[in-house]
Amino acid sequence: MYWTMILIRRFEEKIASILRSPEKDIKTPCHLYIGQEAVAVGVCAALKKTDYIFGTHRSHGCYLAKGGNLRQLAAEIYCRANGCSGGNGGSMHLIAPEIGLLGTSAIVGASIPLAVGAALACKIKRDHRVAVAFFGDGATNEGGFYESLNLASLYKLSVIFVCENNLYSTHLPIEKCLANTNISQIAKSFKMPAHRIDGNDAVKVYQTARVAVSRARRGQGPSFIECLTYRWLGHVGPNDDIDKGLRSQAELDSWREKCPINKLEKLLVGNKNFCSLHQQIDQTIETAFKIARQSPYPDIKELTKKVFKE
Ligand SMILES: Cc1ncc(C[n+]2csc(CCOP(=O)(O)OP(=O)(O)O)c2C)c(N)n1
Ligand SMILES: [Mg+2]
Repeated sequence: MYWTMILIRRFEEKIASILRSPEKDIKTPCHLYIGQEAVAVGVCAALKKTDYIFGTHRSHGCYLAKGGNLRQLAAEIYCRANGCSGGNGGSMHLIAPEIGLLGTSAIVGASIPLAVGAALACKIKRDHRVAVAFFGDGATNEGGFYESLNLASLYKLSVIFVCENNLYSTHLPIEKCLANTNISQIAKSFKMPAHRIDGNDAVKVYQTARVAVSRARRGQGPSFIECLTYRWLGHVGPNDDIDKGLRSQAELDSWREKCPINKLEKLLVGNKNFCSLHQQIDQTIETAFKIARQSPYPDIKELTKKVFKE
């Protein structure tokens, strides 16, 4: 889990540094996940490769945590033909069925009914897979959220709802959008176990996800995990939104103190040799970006091919 969290952090720091540089050669909008790494990593550590996940506009983390290919992710961010979505998707539309990532979507809330649909398919096929929907606090304002929770509970579907409550939906603080900011309470009213946990504690996330996965695997129905966390950067791009007056420096600093990576590192007392590990990861990332930049764009003839079913 530690290795994957560092991979996600360093990968996104690389993207942020490119976006801040004069060359700025990444054109797809990037919603960065820095600060939230423990959620995707803790949940995916409890899943099998064959289990399904669905993500949001902020999904580099869940792609890598589920075991997605780093070079294909870098290539997708450069919209190249060898990207995980063939260069058609960019940062927000990732797909990697070989590791169970059936799609990420920029439509807020879209991951939720998709995961319920996948879980229904698993139930019909009796293949004992589990489906996970990752989504933000803002997605709980969508009608589909309520319909999905109801259907999942009613049909006892093997789905796990993972709400990444980072306290903001674009530039709106949660208390300006939700009448009840305790999201797990909303889920409880649909008669499913609902946990509200420290989303910056990778071990806690993993343990909670394991309980939910084993319940789902036994056919006992859905669970809900609300992970309290915080995004260190702005809604989109490499800046922190402090200058826009959207949040305070003190608030950001208090969450940086609760860094999920530092938290996990403190537990790894027997292993202090992180330096070489970080260097290895940085090298892997550098190579991935180099290959991505040198790769071809998709053929223009392919442009409309994946828009409609042929
Ligand atoms: C259906 C829909 N409505 C509005 C938007 C514009 N939009 C993009 S991201 C976002 C906020 C999402 O907030 P949240 O779900 O908390 O995720 P976070 O960005 O915090 O990870 C909004 C409103 C959209 N993409 N889709
Ligand atoms: Mg949010």
